[in-house]
Amino acid sequence: MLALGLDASTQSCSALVIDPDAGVVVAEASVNFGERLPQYNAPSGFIPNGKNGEVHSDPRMWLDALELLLEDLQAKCDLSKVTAISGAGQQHGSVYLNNQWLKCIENLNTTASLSAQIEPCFARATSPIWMDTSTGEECREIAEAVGGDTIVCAKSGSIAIERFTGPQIRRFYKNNPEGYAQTARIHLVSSFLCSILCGADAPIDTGDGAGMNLLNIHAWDWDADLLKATAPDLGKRLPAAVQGATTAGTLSDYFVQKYGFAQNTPVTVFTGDNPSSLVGMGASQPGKVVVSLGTSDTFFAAMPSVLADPQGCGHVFGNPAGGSMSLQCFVNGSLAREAVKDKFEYGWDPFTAALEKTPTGNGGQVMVPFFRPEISPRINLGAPILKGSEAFENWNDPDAAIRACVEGQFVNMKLRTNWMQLQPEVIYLTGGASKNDAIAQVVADVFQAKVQRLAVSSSVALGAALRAASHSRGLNLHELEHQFCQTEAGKTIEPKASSCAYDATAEAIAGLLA
Ligand code: XUL
Repeated sequence: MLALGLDASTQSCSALVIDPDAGVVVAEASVNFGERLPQYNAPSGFIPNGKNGEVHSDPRMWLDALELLLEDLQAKCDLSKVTAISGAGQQHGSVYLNNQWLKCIENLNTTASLSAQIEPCFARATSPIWMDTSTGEECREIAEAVGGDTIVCAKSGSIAIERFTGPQIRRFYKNNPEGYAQTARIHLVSSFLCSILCGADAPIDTGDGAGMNLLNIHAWDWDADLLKATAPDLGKRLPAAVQGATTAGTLSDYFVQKYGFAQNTPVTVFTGDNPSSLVGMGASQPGKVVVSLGTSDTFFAAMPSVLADPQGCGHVFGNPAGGSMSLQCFVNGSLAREAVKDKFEYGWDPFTAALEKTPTGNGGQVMVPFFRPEISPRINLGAPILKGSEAFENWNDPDAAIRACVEGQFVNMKLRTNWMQLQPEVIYLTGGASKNDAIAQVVADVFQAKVQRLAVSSSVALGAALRAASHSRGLNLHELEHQFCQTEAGKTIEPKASSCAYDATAEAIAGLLA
């Protein structure tokens, strides 16, 4: 009895199969879009050189990748033993389908590929994804129509945000009213793939649904005012919104025949990649915080109550395990660390050595390390701001600049996430840079919390497999998390600095950003 978790992310589609009874991962597979599907000309998973901030992907590429993935997986494990399936998708991305869609997915046949069969169903050939920033005007229009950003935020858990699906839908409706008129159904990446697996229209879960500026986070259902402010007759174009512990359907015969799954395998509603990762990191109950260090850094946590960011920078999503979660994105993550490293032509070893050589608090020298427009807080600086000695301010003190960059990132992260009112005892660090002990030490010191890392790296797919096993097999989700989300033994990083070590840095950074 196995459980399958899928992760449809920006650059790849991955799968993880677990045996919940034995407590082990049985198989893993991943298909990188750029490498395996070069015909889509999307080396990083999206179509390059979009105009006016547009970033789109070809949804047929996701379907081809799903098939390659299942083929790879079939060679690694017996898919007929899978008795529970769920998945997750990159958040916010949307797929526009015409009135042929339902009939088409109900009648998939194995003589043709998924992409060939679904192709006639697209009312919009490409899908805007989370990297798209083209909808500034639509965000302003939506906010104005419902009475301002504060109201949008109180209702939907976020102010109107460029990458969120509602503003994206509005832009499509305005720029291509005929295309919108022909759209019978709008899916998120997650619910699109879930529908394909079920051969029926799948609902959208509250985790991914809250990334649309359309879901009311108090009712956990579509909000009539937001729907109206976004596009006409939008409600009937959206599937139902449901909680994470919901069965979306059973696996379509297409997958039974083609990949050897058992008939009637239940599929649990998919969610967004971040809500899925919350589960896969073992943090779906309040008390633990996850900091993911990637292209952007993200901070997220299960929340004890529904609370929105009064500054309007953070987000509230549904927690797939029930209740809500918070999420805050920092655009200047790995790219900022890399930019400072490259400025001095350092490698990662000298970068780490610089952190080890320099004192906590950096002798009062601080940096606002924003190389590109930041969203937490919203500010468009041409270059980082440096305050300290003349040498430091002129980028002539490499070691101090490196420490100031990392300290500046996490002190800013602490300042911007105070609205969540969390006092974490443990921070789970994940993502590429999480392996760096010197960076982890700064995180521990700034947040005055222990930092731990998990043994498993694919937390999104693992979260999906755990949700599937819990929901379809009736297993306790928290016990499954306990079993599968083990921290790296003996590698806890304890805070070393005193609790007021970063007070002056915090005051300086808040002042520079005021
Ligand atoms: C979250 C966000 C990204 C995407 C892609 O709001 O935009 O984290 O989910 O991973």
